[in-house]
Amino acid sequence: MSLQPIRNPKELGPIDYYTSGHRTCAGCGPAIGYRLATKAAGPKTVLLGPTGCMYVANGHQFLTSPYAVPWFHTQLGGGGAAGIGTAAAFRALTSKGKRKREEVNVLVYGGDGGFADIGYAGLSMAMTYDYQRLLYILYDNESYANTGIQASSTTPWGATTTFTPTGRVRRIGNERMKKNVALTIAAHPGVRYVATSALYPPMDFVNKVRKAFNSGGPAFIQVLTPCPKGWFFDPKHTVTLSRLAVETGAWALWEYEEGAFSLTYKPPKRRGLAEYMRLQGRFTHLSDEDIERLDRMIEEQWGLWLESDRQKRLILSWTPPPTPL
Ligand SMILES: Cc1ncc(C[n+]2csc(CCOP(=O)(O)OP(=O)(O)O)c2C)c(N)n1
Ligand code: SF4
Repeated sequence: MSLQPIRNPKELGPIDYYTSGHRTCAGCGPAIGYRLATKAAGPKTVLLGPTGCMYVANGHQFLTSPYAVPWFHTQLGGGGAAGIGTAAAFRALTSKGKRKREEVNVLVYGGDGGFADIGYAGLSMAMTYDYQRLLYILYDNESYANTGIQASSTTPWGATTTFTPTGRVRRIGNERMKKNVALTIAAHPGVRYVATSALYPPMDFVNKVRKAFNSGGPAFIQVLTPCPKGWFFDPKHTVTLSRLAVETGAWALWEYEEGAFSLTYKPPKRRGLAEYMRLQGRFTHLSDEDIERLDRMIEEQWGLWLESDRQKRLILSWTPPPTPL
C-alpha cells in the first residue's frame, strides 16, 4: 500500500509511534524528528537505531520505552548492515511463505556520527541493494551529542565542540567545512530517493519520508535537527532554529528522485545568516566579519542550488574553508 502525500497534519491521525517514555533533553531536535518520521511511516514499521542519543536516551531504562512499534538497537557503525539484514529477512520469510505478503517499512534512524562517519561504509553499501521500503534517516545534530558533543564531519565551520574548542591558539573552533552527506549518497547509481529536510516545515519532512518508502528502492534523508545541549540555545528555539536554517539558506531543502534534482523550498528573500548563528552559543566567539564571510559563501552556493533546480541536475562546487581573519 503506498503512503499517500499528506496535505493537512490532521490526516496523520492522533496516534504516535514514538511517544512518551524517553529521556531526551527538553527541546531535543532528533526526538521531534523521530516523532515526525514514525508518524509519517505509520504502524507497519520496524525501527532500527545505531548507538547515540536516540538509543541511550530512549532505549535502555527499565520498563519504559517510547517506541510503539518494534525497535532494535544496532552498534554505532552497524546501522547500514542491520537495515539490509532486516529487509532481507522480511523478503526471505515472505518468499518462503512464512509471512503473509504485506509491505513493512524498515526505518533506520541514525546520527551523524553513526552515518556520516563510522557507519558511512555500511550506509553506502545499503544504497547498492534493491530492497524496497528501506529508508535510512540521518538525524543531523552536527555532533556526537551522546558522548559529550564532539565534532563530526557534519559539524559546521566555526562551531565550538569538545574536540574543537575555541581559544587563544585556535580562535575559530571547528576549521573544517560541513560535509554534505546527502550529496554523496545521491552519487550512488542505484539510489531511488535522496532528500534533505528539517523540522521546519514539518510537512516537507513527513512527505519526504512517505515518498522515500514509496520509491521502490534504497532511500536516504538527512534531516537537520538542532540540539539545545550542543548548540547552546534555549530549548524553546528548536523549531525557530530549524526555520532559520532554512530561511537563511544555511540548510537547503532538496530532493533527488531517480536522477532528477529539485529544490523543495526557495527562500523568497534569503534572511541574513547572523539571525541563525547569533541564537546559538556555539558560535558566540565568531566575529561579525566571520559571519558576513560565511553569508557570502552561502549566497554563492545558492546560485548553484538555483541553477541545479533549473536544470534538474546537480551542479557541484568545491568550497575552500574560509581562513580565519
Ligand atoms: C565503535 C564505537 N565507538 C565509540 C562509541 C561511543 N559512542 C556511543 S554514542 C556515540 C556518539 C554517537 O554520535 P551520533 O551518531 O552523532 O549520535 P548522537 O549521539 O549525536 O545522537 C559514541 C562516540 C561506540 N558506542 N562505538
Ligand atoms: S544531547 Fe542533544 S541530541 Fe542528545 S538528547 Fe539532548 S538535545 Fe537530544
